[in-house]
Amino acid sequence: MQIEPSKIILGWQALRSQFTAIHVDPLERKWIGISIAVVGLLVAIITFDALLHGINPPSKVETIESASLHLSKEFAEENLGVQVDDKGAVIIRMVAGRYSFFPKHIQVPSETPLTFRWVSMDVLHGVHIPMTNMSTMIVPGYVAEISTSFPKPGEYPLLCNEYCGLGHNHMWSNISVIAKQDWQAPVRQAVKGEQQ
Ligand SMILES: [Cu+2]
Repeated sequence: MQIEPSKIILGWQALRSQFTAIHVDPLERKWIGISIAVVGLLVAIITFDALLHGINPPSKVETIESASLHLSKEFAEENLGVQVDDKGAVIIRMVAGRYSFFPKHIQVPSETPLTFRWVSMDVLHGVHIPMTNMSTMIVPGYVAEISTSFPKPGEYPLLCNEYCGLGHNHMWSNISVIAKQDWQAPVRQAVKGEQQ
């Protein structure tokens, strides 16, 4: 169906005249303007930040076969947990499954950029570490990647925040954040996964 441009203009004019016919108090008009400006500013900040820092949604459509994680190069059992790659970047590979996070317990350094790569072995899970930017869904079939860092050493809870079944409220774990100078990098070498 083709819409004539003249009809669009007429429709727009009718809409505009309807709006201008409504009486809007100047104070209200001012606040409408301020709210639109605030929304515009926030969208601009998000767009600018995403472009400048190359920020993507957590699951940037990186797919993985959930049913055979143990056979995958990257998420085989011996590759899970904390690893340091040849450039010195700390990468943590974790699997979420009913009703735990694997490995059960990890130690990471404070004040260090960390890249978490999450996958689910069964259903939809979530992961949340309060007071950090770690909050993402872990969708079966996709890799969720989150970059974060912990400013202070301590024990941080790791919670599942997507209802995943009867044991959901028991699905939690914790992360030990060790002072940067006391943390020992694991000896294992980083695995060059297919997905990297
Ligand atoms: Cu859950």
